[in-house]
Amino acid sequence: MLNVIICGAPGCGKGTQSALIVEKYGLKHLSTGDLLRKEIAEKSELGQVADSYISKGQLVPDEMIIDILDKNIEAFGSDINGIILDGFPRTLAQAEALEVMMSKKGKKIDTLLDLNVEKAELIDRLLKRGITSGRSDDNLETITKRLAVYETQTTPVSDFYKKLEKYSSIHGMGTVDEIFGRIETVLDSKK
Ligand code: B4P
Repeated sequence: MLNVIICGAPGCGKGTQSALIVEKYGLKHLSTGDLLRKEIAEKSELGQVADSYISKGQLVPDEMIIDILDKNIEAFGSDINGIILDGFPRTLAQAEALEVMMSKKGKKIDTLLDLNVEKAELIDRLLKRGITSGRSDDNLETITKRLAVYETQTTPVSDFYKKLEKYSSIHGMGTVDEIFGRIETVLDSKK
């Protein structure tokens, strides 16, 4: 079993690379951003609360997202090749909760892939996506806020996995295929 976290600043290519990882390694994909956007589209109670945070570029509260993640991991069952967590954990509290959750399930995280991309490129990618995405958070004001939130709240997650010796830095500039090649090198060494 291969359990992987993919993280990095907004626009780093998490969703893009997750799709390629799922295709090659047969992992189950869990994107907390996708789960929240589905709830928003369905106008559920949870979706309405999530939207009030996402449209301001803020993270949704930890308790809410930890609970959703736990239920979704449970629903995969045990007969799987592994899981790729895309966009989770985003805070130190989420990382600590994940470690407890995984150990209760008799599972472990193998590595965190941290996609590193220059700030100007991140902004450029997200503004381009904003032209067609219809996402309430793909505009310059919200992108700036999301980048600041990433610096303060999500950077400690990398330090947490560095201490556990489960941290893999990935150079996230270049073509999608070039970046995937770097990820393959890391994941093939974990199999
Ligand atoms: P996410 O859905 O995780 O949004 P994201 O950071 O924008 O990443 P995404 O995966 O969509 O985009 P990608 O970098 O692949 O989260 C959205 C919001 O939900 C958060 O701000 C937060 O409010 C909330 N949320 C989610 N998880 C949470 C959690 N755990 N706790 C609390 N709140 C949470 O791609 C970006 C663009 O770049 C795409 O258009 C893509 O085509 C392009 N791109 C990718 N690779 C490229 C490359 N190599 N070259 C050029 N373009 C590239």
